[in-house]
Amino acid sequence: MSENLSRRAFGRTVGAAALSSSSFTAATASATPQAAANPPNPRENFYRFPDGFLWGCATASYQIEGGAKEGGRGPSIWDTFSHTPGKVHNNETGDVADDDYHRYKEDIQLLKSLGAKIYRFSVSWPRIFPQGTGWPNPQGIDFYSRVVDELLANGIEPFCTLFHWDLPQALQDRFGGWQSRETSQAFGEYAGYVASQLSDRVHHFFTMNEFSSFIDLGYRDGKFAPGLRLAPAELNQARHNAVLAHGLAVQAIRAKGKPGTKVGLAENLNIPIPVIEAEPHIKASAQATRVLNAQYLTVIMEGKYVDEYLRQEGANAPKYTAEDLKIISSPLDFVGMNVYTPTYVRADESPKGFAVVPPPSSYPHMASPWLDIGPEALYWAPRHVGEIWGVKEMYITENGCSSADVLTPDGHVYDTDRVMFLRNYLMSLHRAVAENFPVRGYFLWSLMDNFEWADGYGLRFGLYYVDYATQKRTPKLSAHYYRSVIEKNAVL
Ligand code: GBH
Repeated sequence: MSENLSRRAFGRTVGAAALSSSSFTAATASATPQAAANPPNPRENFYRFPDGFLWGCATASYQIEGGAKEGGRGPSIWDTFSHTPGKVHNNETGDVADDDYHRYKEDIQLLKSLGAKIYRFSVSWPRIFPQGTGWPNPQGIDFYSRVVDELLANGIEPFCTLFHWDLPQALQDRFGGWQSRETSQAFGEYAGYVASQLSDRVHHFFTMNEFSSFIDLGYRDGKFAPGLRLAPAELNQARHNAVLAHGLAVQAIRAKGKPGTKVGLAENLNIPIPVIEAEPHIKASAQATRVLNAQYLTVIMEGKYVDEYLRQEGANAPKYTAEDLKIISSPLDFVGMNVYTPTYVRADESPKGFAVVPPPSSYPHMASPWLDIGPEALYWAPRHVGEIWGVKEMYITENGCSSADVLTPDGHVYDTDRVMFLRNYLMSLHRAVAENFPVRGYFLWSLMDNFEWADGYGLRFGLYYVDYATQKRTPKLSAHYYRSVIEKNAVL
């Protein structure tokens, strides 16, 4: 009775967003005590994760915060890009986004009502250093400090990403952004400063999110900020400067963070999947993993650009020193992997030993045209990274999908396709964990609908539906699904 009352009171506090106020709860609630009393039920046990497996959600600063001109924040390249007509769907911007800058407490309650144990958020560099370098803005770090305290007060462990693409515009203007090592140096200083301020409470830091997204799409294809189309030599140098920045940040975090602070990265590595799970395709897919990730993850893990990459780029290969390679390959405590799409690979007779198999036009995808469905990616990413580089601690730092969500008049979103997507990917993750690949946690992308970069607000990735006119959050079917996964620590 009193539990019901408190549930209802909670429901009022966060409105329709509270999962516990919903009709879905009844079924879950009545099933739970029975499951606890009879743990060996093979049906519920089959896809069970190990005790202590960490479930959570991920977001990124520019995609959710808004408050673009508040708290002394300087402009980022995404402010400039999104305010440039024609760059983003409907010319939408992150000026307001989910208004999480003001609503972070409410949003942390959304996490809590899912039962999330971990949360991956990113720090906006231009909130901390509005000019990219120089004196830190005290209001900037204070915001994240309050977010961290609020998470901890709710029993959720914060995982902090230092760069999720919102580069200070000042660094673009002064140095050409990642085209210059000055930006790499500045990133190291910024990372060390944030670690010095938050590592008393944040024990895991990610340096960069997805090198290829901010470099290849931003500096080669012009699709993401800063919207450049560089020639191959300049592009490869920008790639090099970005991995160098990662290495400098690893060192700075170790120097300035509390002892025991763990450092890694969140990379959307290219994930080769053997077309058939048999030798020699498996071998080919492992070789493909090293070669297709040459510019980023491979050089970070191996301290060396693979010959195939250097040979292929020839005179356009990046210029670097032996010292650079040492910095870039500074040892990590863990590797984070953003897992979305598969790359099917087969063995062949070429010197490389593998061939990428392009998807047929009928290959199924989610609402984002690029989001080909390949659940096995969530098995092969940990397997390749574990087997090739001997990584001892891994996280799935992103996984999730866009759906054509529709809010019904009575306030539901029946995103059965997202539930299908998650169930299948999680079964593959379960296989990786069952084979003892050391994946410690999973962050679902994303907690709530948000600014989807060049797609603006047109594509929705959230577990919570956001009505951008009212900022009301509504749990989708997938939120109820994920809550039950977390509660059972199993995929069903
Ligand atoms: C992640 O990128 C990001 O980390 C996250 O911020 C984002 O919201 C989420 O996934 C969902 O997209 O337009 O055809 O050139 C995932 C990797 C790389 C996929 C860029 C989309 C653009 C394809 N993304 N890619 S296209």
